[in-house]
Amino acid sequence: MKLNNATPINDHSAQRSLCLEPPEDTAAQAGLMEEIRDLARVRRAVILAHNYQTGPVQDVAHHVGDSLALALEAQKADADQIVFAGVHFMAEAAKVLNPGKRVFLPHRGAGCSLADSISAESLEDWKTRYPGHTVVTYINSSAEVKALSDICCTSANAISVVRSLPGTKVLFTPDKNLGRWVQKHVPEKEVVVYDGACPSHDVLRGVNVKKTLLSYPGAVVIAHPECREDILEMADEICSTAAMVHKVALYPQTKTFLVATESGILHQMKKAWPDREFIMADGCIGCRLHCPYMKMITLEDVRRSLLEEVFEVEVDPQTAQGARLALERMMAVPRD
Ligand code: CIZ
Repeated sequence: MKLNNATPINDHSAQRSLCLEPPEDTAAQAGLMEEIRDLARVRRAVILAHNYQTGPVQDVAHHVGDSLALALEAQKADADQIVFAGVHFMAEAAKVLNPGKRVFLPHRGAGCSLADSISAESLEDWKTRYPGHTVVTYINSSAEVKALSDICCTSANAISVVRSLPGTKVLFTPDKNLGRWVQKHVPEKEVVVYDGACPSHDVLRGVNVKKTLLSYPGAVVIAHPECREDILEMADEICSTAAMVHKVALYPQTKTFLVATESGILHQMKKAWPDREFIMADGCIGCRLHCPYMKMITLEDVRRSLLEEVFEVEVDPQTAQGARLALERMMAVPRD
């Protein structure tokens, strides 16, 4: 993996907003958004924004969604360039699935602690300790790690992927919370989980959610499977970000939903369901569940990315081929 014009990923000094609210969508932003859309037209670029991005960045994008849906959307787009407002592994997966398009990540510091928790070397080492196991790797991982895996998964299809495997022994990497949840649903397999976690989800405790629920009696709890077990045990729905928006339809009588995932998803939920109330589950010391990396990219960064063609994501062809195979195997698995 290579990022042009790059300083190291996870450049903490570049953090802009750890626990701050994303900026409001103002009239000044409207001009900037128009400029961005014009630039995208001139560059023949498609702008993709992950569900965890700030509201204005989601609103300027041509497509908003989860990482896999966006990478697949890019395949259909009549565009030469992809500007991926997300974190590095997402832009990298988009490059792997769209080798003929130039892919740009608008902020070079937008990494992912979970993806960084496992390297190609540590996976190689882990595999030697578990011969005969099938390696299932969550999409939140580098292309190098994907290339060393038998198959990938997302939070939307992890259970189906593990269930579909012919063998019974599985190494699940890198998210231990997601892996534990999968094991619970697929008891016929023996799932060994790697010791990684997303800090933005793992920070949340059941006691915080219970406390918040006291103020919202009757609220439906929707949690992401990257959350700890105590959260998942009290959740009414456990699903990926894309599914969260749709799950609301199952509760026509419910006004309030308590959401346990990164705060960016609230933007899409509120847009889809303006008559409902969405409350973030509290994290540590009163912080909302913000991923600092997801909140790095601003509208100015998107404009700069288009104007200056920065920061281009490159994946060496051999790694890309291995990663693509693991992703394609995942895409061939029918959903349960
Ligand atoms: O797959 C994704 O985009 C992630 C990281 C989470 C989700 O549930 O959408």
